[in-house]
Amino acid sequence: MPSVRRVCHEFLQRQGLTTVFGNPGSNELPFLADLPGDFRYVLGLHEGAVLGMADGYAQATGRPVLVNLHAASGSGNAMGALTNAVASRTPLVVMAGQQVRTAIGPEANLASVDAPALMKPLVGWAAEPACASDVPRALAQAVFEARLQRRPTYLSVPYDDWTAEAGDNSLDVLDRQVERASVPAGEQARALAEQVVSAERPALVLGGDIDSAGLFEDAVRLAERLGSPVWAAPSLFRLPFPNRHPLFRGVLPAGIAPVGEAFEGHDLVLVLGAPVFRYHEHLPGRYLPEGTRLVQVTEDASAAARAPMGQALVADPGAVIDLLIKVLDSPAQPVGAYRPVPGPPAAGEAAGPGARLHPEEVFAALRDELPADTAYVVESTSTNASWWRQMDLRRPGSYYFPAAGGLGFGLPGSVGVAMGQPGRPVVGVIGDGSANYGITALWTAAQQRVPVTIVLLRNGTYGALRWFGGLLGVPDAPGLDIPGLDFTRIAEGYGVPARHAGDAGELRALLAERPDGPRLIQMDTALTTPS
Ligand code: TZD
Ligand code: CA
Repeated sequence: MPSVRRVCHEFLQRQGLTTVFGNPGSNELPFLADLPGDFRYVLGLHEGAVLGMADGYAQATGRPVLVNLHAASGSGNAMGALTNAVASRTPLVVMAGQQVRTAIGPEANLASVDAPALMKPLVGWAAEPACASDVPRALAQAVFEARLQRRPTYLSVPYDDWTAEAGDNSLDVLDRQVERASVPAGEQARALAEQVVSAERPALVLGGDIDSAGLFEDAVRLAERLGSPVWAAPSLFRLPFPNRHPLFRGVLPAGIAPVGEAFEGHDLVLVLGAPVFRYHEHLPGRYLPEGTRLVQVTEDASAAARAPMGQALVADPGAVIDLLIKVLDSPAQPVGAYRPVPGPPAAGEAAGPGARLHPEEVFAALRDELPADTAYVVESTSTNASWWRQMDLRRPGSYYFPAAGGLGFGLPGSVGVAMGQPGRPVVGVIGDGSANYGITALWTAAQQRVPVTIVLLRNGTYGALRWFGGLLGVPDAPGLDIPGLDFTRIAEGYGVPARHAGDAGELRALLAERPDGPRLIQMDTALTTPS
């Protein structure tokens, strides 16, 4: 009779969850005993970084990933990072160790009191199995729920369960497959097609799910058939469309009034793969102009149900794109050339050594010096407008951003994306504030020799918060400056080679090098505003 541990290891192997991101404690050690040779345990030194790396890895591979955390304390440390994984719809399977069963009630040290409740508001499903022999089935459910809901799940396992006998019935779980198909048919398909075909001035809004689902190029085909303008949904975390395509109008501003204004003159707004909408700044107004209808297509039933306006169809956006392309049988309209990149960006504020670079100079250097298929993980908040002005991103999977705005995804996320897509150049574009929330991922990158470049923009302040201070009428908030940080020394301490680039020429020369391990390039940048 196999042990619970043996059955679970084999289930994870069969489902392809053999790369495990974790930070273990005593409760977790029994799960890690006798780990088969094809497992890879990627150690992170803080759970926020562990989760961020796993998030990047899962997004880059498109597959569920196992995260191994220590009891309540480790789970708590990961919770901020989990908010991003929820918003990006990343299928993470978070497993935490629990005290032995008899020690949970009396609250022995390291007992996690009501472990599922700890994570419940964030995860799509959380459980602690009622008995040891239910652990393999519960682990399978954690994996399948994560995949079906595209939301992290949480499983707490008492550590004396791992050596218990699993029981013959538990083996049935080993070859289960659970899949989803959500193709609209019949009246629903007909009505949707009719609405789109009869629209005189349709507009497309694409969400991050389009890129996560591998629909970047299908979205281009649909837009070119429709000949309609395309926006990316507000609070964007993945780029769903080439940003210099002639039909692209940019990322919608994250406020009610400006979104409503952007749709002025359109009779139909078709939203694919996004919530309606993830507003941020409180800019009240009408959701939609008079006479504008909105139709949302998403696989996320909760996002459909909670939207405050419009019609919604819970379906696979890919299936809907196929359906619409078939119905729109006229050939694609010529759309003209991609928008050219701007001329040379504004030079640094002052010349000479120690001058600050304008962020646009940094981004122009990335654009010119790095391969066209480079994937960027961006966590630099005051430089958003500069970023979109300079970049030219035409490939799927080119852009990742913390989906819930929780800092600490960028640096670990870039390590995870690079591990998930070996062979593709990966660059983290990270602010001097943001870097600190996930800084320990540098150590993992060094130990695993992950070929990732961290471009560190040091403006000495929480730039975006300075801008927000103006917006909210708070010009004098304390705690916004962060002087005295030298990330070249911090990186070297974690084992990552680092250089300071004093000007754009030095930066370009460094970017032209192609090291096979991690590196950090720091530069001093001028303060800009996000929009
Ligand atoms: N803590 C966490 C976990 N997430 C946050 N979003 C914040 C705090 C608040 N915050 C922002 O929303 S932006 C920002 C903070 C602290 C400043 C980030 O500084 P940076 O980038 O140096 O990375 P900029 O370009 O200087 O804004
Ligand atoms: Ca900063």
